[in-house]
Parts: sequence; C-alpha cells; structure tokens
Amino acid sequence: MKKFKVVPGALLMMVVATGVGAAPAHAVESNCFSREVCLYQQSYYSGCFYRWTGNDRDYRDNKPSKQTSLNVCNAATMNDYATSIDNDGANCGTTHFVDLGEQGRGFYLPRGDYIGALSQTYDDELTSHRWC
Ligand SMILES: [Ca+2]
Ligand SMILES: [Ca+2]
Repeated sequence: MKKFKVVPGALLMMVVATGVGAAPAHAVESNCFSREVCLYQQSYYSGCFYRWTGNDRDYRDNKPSKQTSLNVCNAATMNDYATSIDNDGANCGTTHFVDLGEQGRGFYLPRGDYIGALSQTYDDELTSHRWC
C-alpha cells in the first residue's frame, strides 16, 4: 500500500470511501426495504417505482408509486418500464424476465445487488420475476 501524509480531510474521505465500498447493503436511500426487490422507471433508483416481496408473473397490473411529489411516472404500470433495480432480499436473489410468466430473456440479480442502469437488452423490457 502506498504511504502518504494523512490530513484530517483526507482521512474523513478515506473512511467514507471505505464505508461505501465495503458492504453496500443498499443501492442508495432508494425506498427499497429489506426483503424487497424494487424496480424504478428511471436510472439510479429514481422516478416512480414498485416493490415486491414475492414473485410476479405479470407487471401489467403494478401501478408504480411516486418517490417524491415531483416524480412523474413514465408509464401507468411497471410493465416494460424498469430502468434500474435494487435487490434487498433477505435470503435470495431475483431472476428477471422480459416476458410474461417468467419467460423470454432473463438475468439473475444476486441478493443485495443492484443495477443503476439496465443494458439496452433489458431497459424498458422487464415483465416478470421470481425469487431464488
Ligand atoms: Ca403483477
Ligand atoms: Ca416485456
């Protein structure tokens, strides 16, 4: 490890940086709570969102919640409108699919993991998911 002179400000920065890197239990203050997986209509856990503790084979009936009074929902349901995801599962990750009934292309998001901006393959495509 490189040695350097520590000044009070730098030390604080180190502590903060280490804290963030060590154990990201949460993507952000994202309105996603323990045991939930949350999908957001905009990148980096912003915009309108929906949270689940269980499986869901059809997002067409999931009316998103606003995080703040300023949020404008991109769409009336979460179907084909998720751009970021936060998994705060207690035991499991989640597998996300582009089609109804856990069909079509998909990917696994490990427990405690998160994606600030889905790749073009999945952005505004997700329609169902299951835990574990
Ligand atoms: Ca649903
Ligand atoms: Ca879809």
